[in-house]
Amino acid sequence: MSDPRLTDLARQLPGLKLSTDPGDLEHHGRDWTRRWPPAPLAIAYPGDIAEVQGIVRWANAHGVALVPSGGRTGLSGGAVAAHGELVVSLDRMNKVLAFDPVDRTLTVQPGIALEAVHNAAREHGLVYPVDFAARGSCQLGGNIATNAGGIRVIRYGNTRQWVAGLKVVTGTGELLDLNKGLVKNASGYDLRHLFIGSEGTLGIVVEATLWLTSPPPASQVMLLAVPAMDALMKVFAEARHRLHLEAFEFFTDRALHHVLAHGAQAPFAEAHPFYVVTEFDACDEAAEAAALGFFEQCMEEGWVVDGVISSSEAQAAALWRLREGITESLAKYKPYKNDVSVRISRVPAFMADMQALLAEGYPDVDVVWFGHIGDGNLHINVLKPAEVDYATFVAQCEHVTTLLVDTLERHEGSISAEHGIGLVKKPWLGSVRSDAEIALMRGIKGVLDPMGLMNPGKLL
Ligand code: S2G
Ligand code: ZN
Repeated sequence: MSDPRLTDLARQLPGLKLSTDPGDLEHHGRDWTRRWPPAPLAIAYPGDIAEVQGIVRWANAHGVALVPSGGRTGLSGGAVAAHGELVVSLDRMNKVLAFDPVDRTLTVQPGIALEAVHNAAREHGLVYPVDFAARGSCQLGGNIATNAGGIRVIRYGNTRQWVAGLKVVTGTGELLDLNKGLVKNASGYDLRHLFIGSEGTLGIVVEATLWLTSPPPASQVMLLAVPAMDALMKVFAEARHRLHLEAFEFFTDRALHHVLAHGAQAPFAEAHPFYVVTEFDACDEAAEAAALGFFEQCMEEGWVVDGVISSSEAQAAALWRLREGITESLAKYKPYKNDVSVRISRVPAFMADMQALLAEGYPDVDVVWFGHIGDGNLHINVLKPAEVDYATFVAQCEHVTTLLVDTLERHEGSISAEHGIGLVKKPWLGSVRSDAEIALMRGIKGVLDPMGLMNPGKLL
């Protein structure tokens, strides 16, 4: 530890695990974005809340910026440490602390993986219903800091709905114990909701009490081949009308092409423009009959041209893999990614506008669309054409972003549905938030993090 500031930190917190190992700096200094080379001062691995508070107080004394770090599965650069910040990794604070059968709450430390929370809930015959593909590596602290959504928002909402209590260490090192698991608490501003979705810019999540819920009844999964976006929206309307939906996801033929190239089994004899994966209650004969009726209606109307309904958990999982395997199948191309939302009613018009703009501007670029139709949340990945050099591709992507921002403004959408603003989307925050709102956010940050040490440069 040559840096005297780190020597002082180690002296103040003798039990604190600290690393300046280059491998650790590289590994903990970034998330899934690749644009900013990681360059943290060091990685701190606090083991408890007192050590987190000590680190924040030390940072205030030395003016060192802090980057809270969880599973680092973010896609907007929110966990990137590229300017000598101290990374505060919550990896060691990864335990289940308590379960209450009456409140049906699980109290966990922030470094616990989402999948471990799912397993702990299941041990008590309950479920924690926020779920998405990165479940094995993302951590609850990060899920809370980004108000993570995923594939079951259509029934269960975002992370925000499930946080019964939250302990955070603010930018001054103060520990706040918010809401304490109360269902009702009409005692002024609900401060926990300031921190949920704040991307580590207001404080560090050090403990969360989560509501759990009863497991859903038996379900089925349907994969549907759909000829056009307008038809897809009719399928969605019919599904909402006839089925008790748990998820309703879509993806395009290009998405399926890459998932199959990555090893999945082709579900149909030929390719189709769009696909839907939907999961719904199938707890009894009536529900299963309703599902068949729904499928037949969609076929008769021509909204669907082919389909398969799962008849086992294994088959349901295989159908889900066609959707959840998209990100992984594209990772090797280091694609341009964006995550946007419009009102559900605007999805077809937004998609039609964007597809026309991209076909006109970049006819030979491989564009992959997929996402959560029920949330109006669309994910776009653009793959670099082999013959195009990376610098040109980056310029093309900047242009794609301006096309997206302009089209979103026309359709009153948001430049970020669930991935946050981080570093990637900062230039476009003003396209979706007013100057007054941004000024207020800066004011709130000024109160909770007066030295501006918490994840500086992210979001604001
Ligand atoms: C999802 C991943 C988005 C992406 O729903 O799978 O949030 O571009 C995403 O990989
Ligand atoms: Zn998503």
